[in-house]
Order: sequence, then C-alpha cells, then structure tokens
Amino acid sequence: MIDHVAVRAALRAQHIETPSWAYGDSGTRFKVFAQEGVPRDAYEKIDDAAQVHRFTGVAPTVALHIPWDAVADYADLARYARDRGVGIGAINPNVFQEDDYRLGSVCHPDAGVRRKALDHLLECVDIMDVTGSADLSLWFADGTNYPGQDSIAARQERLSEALRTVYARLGPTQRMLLEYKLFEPAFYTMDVPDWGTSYAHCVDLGPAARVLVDTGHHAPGTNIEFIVAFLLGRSRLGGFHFNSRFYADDDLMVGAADPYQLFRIMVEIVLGGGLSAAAGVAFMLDQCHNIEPKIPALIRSVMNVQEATAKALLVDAEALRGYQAAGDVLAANAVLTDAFATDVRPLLASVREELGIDRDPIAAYHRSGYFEKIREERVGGAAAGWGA
Ligand code: PSV
Ligand code: MN
Repeated sequence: MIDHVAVRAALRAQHIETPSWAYGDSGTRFKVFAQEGVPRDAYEKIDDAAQVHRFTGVAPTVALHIPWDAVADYADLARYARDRGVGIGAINPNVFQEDDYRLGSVCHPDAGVRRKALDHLLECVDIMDVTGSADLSLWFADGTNYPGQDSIAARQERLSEALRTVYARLGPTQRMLLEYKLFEPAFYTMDVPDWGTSYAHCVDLGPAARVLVDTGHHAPGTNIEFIVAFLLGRSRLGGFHFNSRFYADDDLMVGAADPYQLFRIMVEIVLGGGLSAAAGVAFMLDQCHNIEPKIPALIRSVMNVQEATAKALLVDAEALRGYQAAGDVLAANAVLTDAFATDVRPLLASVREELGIDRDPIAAYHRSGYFEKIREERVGGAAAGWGA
C-alpha cells in the first residue's frame, strides 16, 4: 500500500541545489558558446537561481565555485541571496585552473604548490563560515598521465595529509564531501578515481567526511545504484552531482540520457531512507548547458529529478519485500517497472499547486518575461564562464 499523503509530503520537502556555474557560459574543449542574457557575476547568477526556485519551488540553494564566484563581501552575497528567497549551498574550491596545478594540487610533488592549494581549501571554509554553507565539496583534478610520472602511493599520502588538515578546520555543523572521477583531466591515474578511494579517505577522517557521487564520473555500465545503496547504508553518502552522460563526463541534463538509471538510483535512496533530512544526502546538479538555454534547462533538470523521485516513492516497498522474501523474481521486478511506468506528471503538477506555484514550471517561466528582461539588461561586461 502506498501512503499518498506521505508521497506528496516527501515531494514537497525535497530540495535540489543548482550549480552557479551552470548559469554561465560553457562549452567543450573546442568552443565555449556565448549565450544572450548570461550573468556577469555571482549576484546575477543568484538572480537566475532564484528564478529556478520560483518556478519549481524545490531549488532553494545554489552552490558556488571559488574563485569563479569570488566576491569582495560574502556576507553581502549571502544577504542578497536571502532577499531573493534562496540560500548559498555547497562551496566548491577550484584547485585546477592555474598553471601551478599542472602536476596536481594537494598531491603535487612540490610542497609549495601543495601549500597553495591547501590555503585555498582553508579559505573556502572561511567563506562557508560567512555564507552559512554546510558542505565543502571537494574535487581534485590531480593525477598523472604517464606511468612513472609520480609515485601513486606518495600522492595518496599527500592527499591524506591535506584532507586531514582541512577536516580539522571544519566547524561542528560543516561537512566535507569528497568527489571521485574515473579519468579526466588525468588519463593514467586519478588520485581519487572511484568511490572506494573516496570512502576510505572519508572513513579515515571521521563522520563529517562523506562521498559525493557525480553520476557522470563512472565507467560506462557502472552500477551506480549499488554504490548509492552501499554508501547510504554506512551513512557515507554525502550527496550527488546529478547530470547525465552518453559517453564520458558529458554534463548533460540529468534524466535526459537514462531516466531508468536515475529512477533506480532514487529507488535506493527512497528504500534506504535517504530522502529524510537526517540522512544528510545533498541533491545537487552539476551540469553545463552549452547549446540549450540555461534557466529552462535547469528547471527541466529539477523536474526530471522530481519525476524520478516520485516514481521511486510509488514503489510498493511492502509488496517488494514480500516478493523478495518469497524469491519471486518476476513479481519483485514488476513492482519496480510498474512504478517506473507510472505517469507522475499529474501528481507533480498537483504537488506544485500545493506549493503555490504554477503546475507547468517551464511554461510559467517562458510567460514571465524574465529572459527578455535579462537579455536587454545584461549587455556589456564579460559574461561569466569557465575561468571567470
Ligand atoms: C569535475 O568534472 C566536476 O564534476 C567537479 O564537480 C567540478 O567542481 C565541476 O565538475 C566543475 O565543472
Ligand atoms: Mn561534479
């Protein structure tokens, strides 16, 4: 039996964080395409994030990437966000875009470069203190391209040392999320290539260190829902960077490539209690909208996560357990496929009515005239984008 009141309550309560960098211009290594009306600074990115929240009702925070979003006064930025109905979410340090980091950051063979990277990570915790952010979201581009280039083991030691220093600096309500990535930018070894490496470092550090799962950071065919179930069961799933991929780290809209995979991930979340605030799972997007308009793409992405969540909430857990215990493979599988096949769009439209917003966020956004306004206003200055 499905408790429909609880399903609605869970859908109203879910929060999906958008990334500041998805509002700026982006591209591939071949070309960054300029779009009209793109924000020129962190304040304008917050204006856009506030629109995504206004039309979805479930995107109340925006993650920052430092120094892409560096401002003179973070208290002022946090106030600005609050006045627009959103908050500052995770802080993402950037230790990958300077010449000094050619051979890595916290794993670099040179102690001076390691210190520089560490100082930036610590500076980001200072920023969290001011913005009230709970999560320091760490991703290291560190790794090697050629066998013999550096010692794999020594790099792990350097990584541990840096993580320990940053962990010790965290406040009592702050967490460290450690993201892994199979390859890119390094092609031979990455220093945090997989969830096992991240998990081991987090266990060494303590309970406030958790693994961040970016759905685009796995080898093709990886069973991501297994990783999710395992980490959730050990209270080490810190959150997601949702996006979708056809080939590698494509950073396309979540749910666009494989909505069934997204559903399977959300099934493990729902069945494992990962939707409750106590579970501490942060649902964040990490995407780049290179060719599509950014704000509607983010609205669509939030809706895609909601659809997968709604379908997962419609899994009849009691029936599923019964079939599993009885070894009824086909009936157990059908519980999942039936839930996946349900059209949850009317349910979500009515949940939106309960939230006091339009049933159709995309149409409401297009009607609002916001894009026409920013297209007119945001002329001159440099559009925010990679490296800016
Ligand atoms: C790296 O590919 C990554 O997923 C990390 O989360 C970065 O912070 C983000 O993308 C930046 O584009
Ligand atoms: Mn990511």
